[in-house]
Amino acid sequence: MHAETMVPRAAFGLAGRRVWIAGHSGMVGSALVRRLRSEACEILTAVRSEVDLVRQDHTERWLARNKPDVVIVAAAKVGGILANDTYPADFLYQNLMIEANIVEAARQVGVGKLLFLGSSCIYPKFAPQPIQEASLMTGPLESTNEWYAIAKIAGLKLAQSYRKQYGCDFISAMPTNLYGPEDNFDLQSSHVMPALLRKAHEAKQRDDKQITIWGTGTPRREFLHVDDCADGLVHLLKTYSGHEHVNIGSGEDVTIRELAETVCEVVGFKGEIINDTSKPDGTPRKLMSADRLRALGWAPRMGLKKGIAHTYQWFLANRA
Ligand code: GFB
Repeated sequence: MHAETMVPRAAFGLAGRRVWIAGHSGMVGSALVRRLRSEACEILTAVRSEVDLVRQDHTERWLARNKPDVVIVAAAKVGGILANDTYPADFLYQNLMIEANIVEAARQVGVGKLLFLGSSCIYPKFAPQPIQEASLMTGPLESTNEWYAIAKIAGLKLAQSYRKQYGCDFISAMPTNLYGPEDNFDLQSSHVMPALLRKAHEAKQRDDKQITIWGTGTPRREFLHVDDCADGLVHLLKTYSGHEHVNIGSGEDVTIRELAETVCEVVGFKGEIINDTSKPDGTPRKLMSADRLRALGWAPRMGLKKGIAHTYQWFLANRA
């Protein structure tokens, strides 16, 4: 473990700072906008037509003009298991470009603090559970998302290398599987939670007798509501400055079958749940250790069932 780990510097205040949320219209970015409204900071955002983050010239120009004090890298090419497996080049290329462009441009303009967001898929497929931050690069990755994982590992290494070489206060957080408002509900490219909410809702409307879930239903996943995640990220920004990345999770996991049952209960769909085993399971279990973040004084507030109900209400109001 690196010597700097868990030695938070003096608390970092956001008051009066210009905070750029790169990727503000995504699920995590929009949760960060909601959360940061209760801080006395100025929130900066940029739409894609203004700055294409895959382009270095765009990114450098935007940062040079806007000179934020703080940057949160919530911009990423993301998707569920099938999207990751189908578009490996897009997931690797776009994520590498976005993070490299932002980190270098942030250094050039003297950004005071940068928070890079990764993913729990950075860890080895068979990492001991719950997964400690120290499990990074101790074994082979899960093949369905190794492209995205490699990009996200590169992102956290960028933050570490800029800290080591230039003394930049760049840190990284690795959130677990997230869900909530502004999620992607497309059945081909989404993650499991929005897919199941939509499937159960539409089956109930059509009075279908069954819904189909991908894979065997036995993989275990940990879920965190995106508003909890945004709160944890702001806590990290304020309290942490170190070389090591920090997991952000709920500390609890369920099987995909159990998740499907809970979703059906919340939605009110009473039919059968059947499995499509031609679709991949992915990694068998992905539960992260929440110890490091808890030691920094943060814990999530929203339980899984309440979080699903909240997300279903958002889906009904905005997407159904
Ligand atoms: O959420 P998900 O797509 O991503 O799938 P991962 C989780 C599990 O749910 C897998 C099963 O075992 C899927 O087979 N599943 C069941 C479904 N029904 C469905 C369905 O209708 N749609 C989807 N999408 N899954 C992703 C990575 O892995 O996790 C990303 O590919 C990222 O890179 C993300 O790290 C957080 O948890 O398997």
